[in-house]
Amino acid sequence: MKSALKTLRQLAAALTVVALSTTVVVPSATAAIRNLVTNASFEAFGTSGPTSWGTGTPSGTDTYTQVPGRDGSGAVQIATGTATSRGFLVQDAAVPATAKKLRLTFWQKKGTLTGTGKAGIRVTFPGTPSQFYGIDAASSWRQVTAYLDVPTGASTVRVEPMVDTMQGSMQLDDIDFSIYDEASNLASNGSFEAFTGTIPDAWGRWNAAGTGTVGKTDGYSGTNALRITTDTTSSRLALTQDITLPPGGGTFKAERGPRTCSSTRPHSTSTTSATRQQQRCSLLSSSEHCPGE
Ligand SMILES: [Ca+2]
Repeated sequence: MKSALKTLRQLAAALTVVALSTTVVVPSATAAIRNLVTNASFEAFGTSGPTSWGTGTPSGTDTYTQVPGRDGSGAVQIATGTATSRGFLVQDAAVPATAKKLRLTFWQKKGTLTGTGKAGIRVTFPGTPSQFYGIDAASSWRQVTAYLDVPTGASTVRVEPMVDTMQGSMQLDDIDFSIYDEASNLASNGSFEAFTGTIPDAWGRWNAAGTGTVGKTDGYSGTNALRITTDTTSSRLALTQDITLPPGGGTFKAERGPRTCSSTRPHSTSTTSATRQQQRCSLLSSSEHCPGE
């Protein structure tokens, strides 16, 4: 089975060949890093509710019990006794100083609740208005997803699963509250600005077949861009970089600069067509073209 690292390495190599027809190669990452919430899947319970969570009942009566989760393990059920009851779990999660955006997902089952209030999760950064997320009534598990900007200077965020002024029961499972920062770039020197030798700094040269050269040219943004030139129709030349993936997994996206060489060239993102780019190609201006086409 391919490792994630190997896959990403191959992806980086493929992209650098695509750089024949683009100005910038920037494998970047959209990474969901570690979950900021503790006991987020409600597998651990004490006598009065899930561990690592506080409870609050501003009015009426509430219970916080462990029920079967959507995958057969634990979930939490918040049940209220009257339509004016208000029951909360609460946890203050630390927000890393580098976080700019967070992604919240959780699973919710909300069946027979009645009343005019809300049931779901309330999120509050200190000193800012609360934000509420939840589904309408649904008797089966549904996933809720939200993206939240981190206010400047915020170091904590309050997470409150709640049934607020409704009667009945709600179940929650698998909260994932993680950093989601599209600006996170896992590649080093992905914009090729550092170019002190014959190839860009932090990159390796991989010349699988034929001959070719690596150089720099004017960048789409910044000063430099990468240019790879091959001399024969069977040449294969790329730059490579091993990238360390953050723990906890996530979804990763490779991106590259938008300027292309010709609308008729096979600018596919697949490895096969990318490595079969054959023509000698120069990055010119907006009227750029590929000699030989
Ligand atoms: Ca669970």
